[in-house]
Amino acid sequence: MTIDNHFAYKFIINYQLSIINCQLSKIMGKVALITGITGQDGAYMAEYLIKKGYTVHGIKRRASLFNTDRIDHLYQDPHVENRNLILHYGDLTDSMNLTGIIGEIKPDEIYNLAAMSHVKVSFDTPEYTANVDGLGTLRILEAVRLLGLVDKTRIYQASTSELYGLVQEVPQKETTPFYPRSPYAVAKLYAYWITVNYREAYGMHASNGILFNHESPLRGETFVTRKVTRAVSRIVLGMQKDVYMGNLSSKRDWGHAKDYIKAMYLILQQDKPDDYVISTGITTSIRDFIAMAFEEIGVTVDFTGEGINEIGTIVAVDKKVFNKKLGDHYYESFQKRMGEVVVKVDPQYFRPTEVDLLIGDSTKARERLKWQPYYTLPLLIRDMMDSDIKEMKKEAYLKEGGYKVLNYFE
Ligand code: NAP
Ligand code: G4F
Repeated sequence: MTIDNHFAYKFIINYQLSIINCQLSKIMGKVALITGITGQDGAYMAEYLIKKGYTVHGIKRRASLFNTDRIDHLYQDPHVENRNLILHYGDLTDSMNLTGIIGEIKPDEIYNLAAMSHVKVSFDTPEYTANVDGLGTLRILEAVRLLGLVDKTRIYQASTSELYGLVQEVPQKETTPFYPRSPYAVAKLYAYWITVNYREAYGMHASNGILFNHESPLRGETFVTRKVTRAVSRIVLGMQKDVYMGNLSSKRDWGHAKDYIKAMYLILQQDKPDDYVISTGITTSIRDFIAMAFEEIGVTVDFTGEGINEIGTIVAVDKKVFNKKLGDHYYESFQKRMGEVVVKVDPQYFRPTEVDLLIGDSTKARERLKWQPYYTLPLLIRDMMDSDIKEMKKEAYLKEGGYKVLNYFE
């Protein structure tokens, strides 16, 4: 065989192999790794990718109690063959663990969603937050590089509108300068730039989604929206007297997590990696969110006073709406509460430095990714309220039946 023939032969074999590989991956489906699979976004993402035919691997932390509530409906017995959801114990602070998992499963896509994601808590645990949210991202990027997976594995980094902090421009878009205002945001700033750096230095398909606040019935109970929808549900069912809140005047651009995980997916399907703002473009104060949550069940709450003296008082109840949402069983006792204060302010929820206003401009994502949110704020609130009323009604039945029920305050 001449040298020319040898190279032509090799070329044809390689070409045929690449076609077989391509067809195989189409038949077998793609493999994704989700860090933070037990969290709000991780749970929705896992469900979405499984429906698309992916085999999904997730990293969960060891905990002393079960911590897989949000994905239990997707869970499969480890003894079943050809599972499409496989969980691995791990932690973003453990490089060896991450490198081992990535090397074993060689994912086509990594969604790095794990984080210590609570802004207020990051002031209490700044070092840990930097380790997980900042260095955790580096560990994943470096594992992909060292394992020689740069051409195979695409990486999504969960960046955040918190990067804009003390906003330098309204609305905020991809070119708006960052000004982080918490240890969480500063850690995420490192993660943002190390993702850009690995993309530029090593040609990785690594992208940032700069996501504005997104909520859902799966939202953690200590974030403001879920705290509100849980508390409002308990108050109208007669299980809680009032709720203490922090800064009522800050404004957020809220969307639904179900819409936002679709944007994450689209970002990784692009030929070229890039960074995108994902937002609805509508901003609402915490005060208005609370009023809208009460309004969803026909209750009007009026806010008066200022700062730590601000209060929210029940001023009207629409019987028809209330009964439709809750059943007439609860109306009689609730309407006796007319004129009562149900929202108060406790400065313990204030942050040392606050982000006052977030409002995003997601034109780039809408044009290039053809992404568009389905949920409006009223629809999001309805989804969350319906879910929490259902949940709290179970508790109310238990309480009426003489069983002890707990409330969790934080
Ligand atoms: P979340 O509900 O708080 O979920 C965070 C996930 O990270 C959980 O699965 C958690 O595990 C896991 N985790 C925490 N520390 C870890 C560690 N050391 N090692 C491994 N896993 C760890 O957050 P989310 O709302 O789904 O947000 C997903 C990502 O998007 C986060 O990175 C967040 O910072 C970012 N983000 C969120 C929003 C938003 O509005 N939701 C907006 C912008 C960016 P446990 O279940 O064991 O706690
Ligand atoms: O619900 P939050 O705690 O969310 P925050 O701080 O905006 O952060 C969330 O969104 C970010 C995206 O912008 C993510 F990166 C981050 O991981 C997280 O998901 O607070 C929202 C606002 C704040 O201004 C806060 O001061 O609500 C105000 N607030 C008022 N009362 C309260 C409360 N926040 C909480 N958590 N609890 C309160 O009682």
